[in-house]
Amino acid sequence: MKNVIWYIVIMSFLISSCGENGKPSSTTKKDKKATKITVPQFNSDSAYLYIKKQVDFGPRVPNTDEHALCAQYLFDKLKMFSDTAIIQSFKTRAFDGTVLNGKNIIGSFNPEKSTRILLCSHWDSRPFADYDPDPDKHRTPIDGANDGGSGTGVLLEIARQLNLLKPNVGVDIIFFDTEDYGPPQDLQGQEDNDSWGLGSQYWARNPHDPDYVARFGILLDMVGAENAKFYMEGFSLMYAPGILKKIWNVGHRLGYADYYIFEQVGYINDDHKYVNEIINIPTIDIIHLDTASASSTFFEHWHTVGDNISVIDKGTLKVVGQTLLTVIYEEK
Ligand code: AHN
Ligand code: ZN
Repeated sequence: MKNVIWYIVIMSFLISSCGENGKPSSTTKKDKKATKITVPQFNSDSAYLYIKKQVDFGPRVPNTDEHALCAQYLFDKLKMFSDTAIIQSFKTRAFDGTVLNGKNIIGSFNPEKSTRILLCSHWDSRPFADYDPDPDKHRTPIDGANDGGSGTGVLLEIARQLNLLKPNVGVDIIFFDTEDYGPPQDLQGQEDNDSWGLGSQYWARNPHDPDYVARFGILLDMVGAENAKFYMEGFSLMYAPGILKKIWNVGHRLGYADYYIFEQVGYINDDHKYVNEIINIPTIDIIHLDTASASSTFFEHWHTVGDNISVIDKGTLKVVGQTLLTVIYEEK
């Protein structure tokens, strides 16, 4: 019995003095690369609420009260979470000559850092449900819960997290305005594609900081519908292939392989095109494209009155939000 007790005492001493690999820990070399990275947990309930808040104002169509009130809400939230927040007000001419009062809403984190990541979405909603199955609705403004609301809601939750735990790099969040005021389908053809993304075109020509540079940018567009598929969008693959693959790989590592598809689909004239071409920041678009859709390459309820809060799925918000947080906090 005594021998057994001594055996246990000696063995437990030996085991406790050994490192993970069985060698005594005193001889284990310090691994310089193994600095522990903490990635916060993205809260999809919070992101959902930020989408619902936007939608509850009513359609955020430029030059309306709903648009003005939502701008104030988004600015107040971003100001709460960021180190500095500004509204960049501008005027821009729509396809039909209407002068739109635009507001790009910008929040910066770690403003002293020279290595920066740009995160963006658009926050306005479309004045025309021109893809609605009911032709009587083709001039009805949409809620844009997914188209506009979702990316902005995800980025507000990211902003809340950035405030709780500082990342190593600087981050700028921009909610672009007047993205979705392109001509309705029955008038398209004579106008060029640059009638979309008016707010990002303005910002790219007049950045809030005249010397603004970022290592890369990520645009979110329609990131809230159930079973979203994020294909590799053409301009993203053309201008920022390395960033696109890095983000898709992070998504796969986190277990989201059903969402991030390693396959190129289309070229979308979205805000990232102007960020790439005018201010030369390599920027990708995480956008829900639907290869099976008959009417468009976009998600089912795109530019219909059906794009309301009922299409928002917290599971998809989590996929996109957690991928972004991982990319941000792993950046050195
Ligand atoms: C065009 O269809 C030319 N651009 C679509 C970009 C967009 C609209 N994203 C959301 N709504
Ligand atoms: Zn749209």
